Amino acid sequence: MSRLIVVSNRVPIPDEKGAAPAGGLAVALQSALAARGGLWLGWSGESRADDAIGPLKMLRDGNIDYALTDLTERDVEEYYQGFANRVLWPICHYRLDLAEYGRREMAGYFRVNRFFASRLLPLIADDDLIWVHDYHLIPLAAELRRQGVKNRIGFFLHIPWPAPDVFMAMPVHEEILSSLTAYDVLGFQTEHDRENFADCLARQGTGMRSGPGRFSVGDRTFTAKSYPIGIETEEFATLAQRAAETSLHKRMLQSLDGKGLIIGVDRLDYSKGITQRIDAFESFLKRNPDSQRNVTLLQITPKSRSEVPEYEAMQRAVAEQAGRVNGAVGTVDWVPIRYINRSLRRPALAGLYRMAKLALVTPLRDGMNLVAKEFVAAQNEIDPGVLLLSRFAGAAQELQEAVLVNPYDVEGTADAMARSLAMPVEERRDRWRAMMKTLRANDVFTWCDTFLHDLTTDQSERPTRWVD
Ligand code: GDG
Repeated sequence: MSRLIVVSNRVPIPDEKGAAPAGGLAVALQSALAARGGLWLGWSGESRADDAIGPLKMLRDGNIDYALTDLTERDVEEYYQGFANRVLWPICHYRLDLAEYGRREMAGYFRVNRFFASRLLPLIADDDLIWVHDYHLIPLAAELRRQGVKNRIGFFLHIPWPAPDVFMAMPVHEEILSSLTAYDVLGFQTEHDRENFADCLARQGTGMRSGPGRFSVGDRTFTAKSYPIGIETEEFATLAQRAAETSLHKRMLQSLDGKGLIIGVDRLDYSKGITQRIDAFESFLKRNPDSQRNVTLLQITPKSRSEVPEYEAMQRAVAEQAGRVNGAVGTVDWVPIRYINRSLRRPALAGLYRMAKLALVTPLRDGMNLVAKEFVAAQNEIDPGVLLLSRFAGAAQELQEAVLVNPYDVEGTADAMARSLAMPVEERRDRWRAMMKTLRANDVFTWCDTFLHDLTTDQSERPTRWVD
């Protein structure tokens, strides 16, 4: 079996005790790497002065080598905070209004991808499989090809691929699109994303479709398919069951004092629709006075990307909004929203999902959304909670039995909350069983195996017709 090389912006390195950070993606990739023997390369998270970038830091854990590179302060500003998080992220989440395109950042993005390629190059053996992850590293394969790399290289995009009109508003969209053609397999979260990508190729007028999921551009032929990412379904279900025994779980139950728990868990990000959700929750409380004092929304929102101004502003806005709703609707002995602005441990999170009667997963746009899947896996089959899910999350394509909402429709979402909380147990069980079946059939290990199977198999065939 060929060795697997995974490349991503950040690497989940094991700590001193050898424990890797928990989380489905890290676990799945680590198990694929361990099975074959493998290498994971990425940014160390450290930034240094231009002349202080040392050699790669190499770590080994069992069968896996980790290669970490520092970046310069300028690299981090232009590539990571700049083009990746202030152009690609907003564009792919349909927020043209937030995209701040600049030539310096764009040049930095391509320069850092060239730098990643130069760091990886000496480590590549002839039959290695290379799997690149996410929007930070789109041009990596093109850079490697330029250096003569002939290996099979795959790419998985964790975030949405936008509609052509949105994508083409980005000044360098031609370069971004054509650099993707250097891969052998392109993976998207949903069919919708893959179709948007195919439409972009067609609009650019350079692509040929050569069969289901096969495309040709110039002299390159590649596969572009959807591979919806999953979670470690069984493991997460077990984690949630066990959490019921912990002291945190018992304390939480006690503090709820019989009130129904509603839960929201999101990285603090404008794509997650947190402010619209709080508006919908306030509207629900006002339209259903009987529910007041009977429910509590626990919103867990770890900080992210605080160095990007939009994120810093949002941090203040959400805290103020939660405070305003609590002030307006709360009483001396009832706080409607418990807002936590930091990360909890994974077992604690699993237990809270299981305790909740309702999860609000209402992103305005999301590649997949793993919280939706984790919530379902964590439920108790006798008395499962309800998943209220945005139509604009990739997860909605698979989890059709969730209560699907349009998060821009605040009153519609408020009504859906009321319906969900009143849902009879038989209906909750039916919906949960159907969703759980989907999550078992496509867990993160299947996702990983399916992608790697396609990357390993040469699917070349002659193109037969133009994309139109
Ligand atoms: C990107 C795409 C796609 C959250 N709070 C805590 C915590 N979390 C964990 C969740 C979940 C993960 O973080 C978040 O994953 P999501 O999928 O919801 O969202 P993104 O971070 O935006 O991920 C997304 C994903 O990539 C994978 O392809 O689904 O669409 O945007 O696992 O549980 N974990 C802990 N404490 C917290 O407070 N331990």
